[in-house]
Amino acid sequence: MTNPYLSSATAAGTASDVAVEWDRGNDQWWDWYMSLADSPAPVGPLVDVAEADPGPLPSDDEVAAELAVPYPVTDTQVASFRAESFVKLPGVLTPGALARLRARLREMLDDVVDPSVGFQSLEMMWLDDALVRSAVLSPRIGGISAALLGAERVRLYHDNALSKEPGAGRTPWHYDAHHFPLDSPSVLTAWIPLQATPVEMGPLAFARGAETWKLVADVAFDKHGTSYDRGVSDAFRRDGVQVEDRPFAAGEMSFHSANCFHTAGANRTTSPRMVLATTYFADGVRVIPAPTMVSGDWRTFIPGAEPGAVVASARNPILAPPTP
Ligand SMILES: O=C(O)CCC(=O)C(=O)O
Repeated sequence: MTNPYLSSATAAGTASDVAVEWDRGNDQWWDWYMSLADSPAPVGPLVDVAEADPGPLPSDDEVAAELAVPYPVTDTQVASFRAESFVKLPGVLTPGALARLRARLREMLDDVVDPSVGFQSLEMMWLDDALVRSAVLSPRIGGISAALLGAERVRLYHDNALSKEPGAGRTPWHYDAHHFPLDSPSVLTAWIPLQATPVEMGPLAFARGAETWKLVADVAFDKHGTSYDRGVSDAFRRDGVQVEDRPFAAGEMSFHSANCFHTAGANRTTSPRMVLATTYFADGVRVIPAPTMVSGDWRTFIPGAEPGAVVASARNPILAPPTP
């Protein structure tokens, strides 16, 4: 069956044929991509989660100051990121900064997103909003990203607000090297949940292992249905791949490499699972020779960078190092 979110150009060819470029917006890209998840029928009512009181909220300037301070990444955390392809770091943001960012992203999403959409998304917020910019370009998160990648300098690929609304289903298994048109493994995504994220809310979950992606390299992508997600799941179960799917405490965030397979459960709570996700790459990375429809509207994120070119547009600033 043809996937309803595809145009006639992107739907053409075999189910694994993704050679053409995406021809709709990034919000429609997410609608399509989420439709590829194999979601079991929900059991039971949505669960209420208690919202913690963050105390007096910091000003925008105070959030920016907090995010300019370095986070002490340990050698063990760097080694774990390289061995496992992801790492979860506690206490990167204070509850007050989370609450402010959550409120700002909510306003920005509510201004533009159809409230009936289950997985709401918005990119490039940093261009319009100073608070979001201070988080997306923060020396603290940039410093962690550079340490994990072993890069002298990192650049921004894009930001994402991702709100999985109450009752919305799973995020399919995938790895970002399939998505980003960046010709390097030195790419990672910081996934910043803007509230404590219990298992019932669908925290991001990771397949452990730097080479785990190779186990599923032969699973055929399916642009119309759920067989790719199911195939990856089955292969991981068969091969005994360990999956980290524990909750995130408030202020905890994860960093996953472009080769890390990840997924997320449905949101079975009555609160939106709100996330700021930001992707960075080592300075000097080039555009892959032939971006596909799986890269979404990538030209918005790296304007003017044609296949083969070094990515260094004004929308890909180098993150300033933290000041100790
Ligand atoms: O938030 C989600 O459910 C998916 C996010 C994701 O895949 C990513 O940020 O790489």
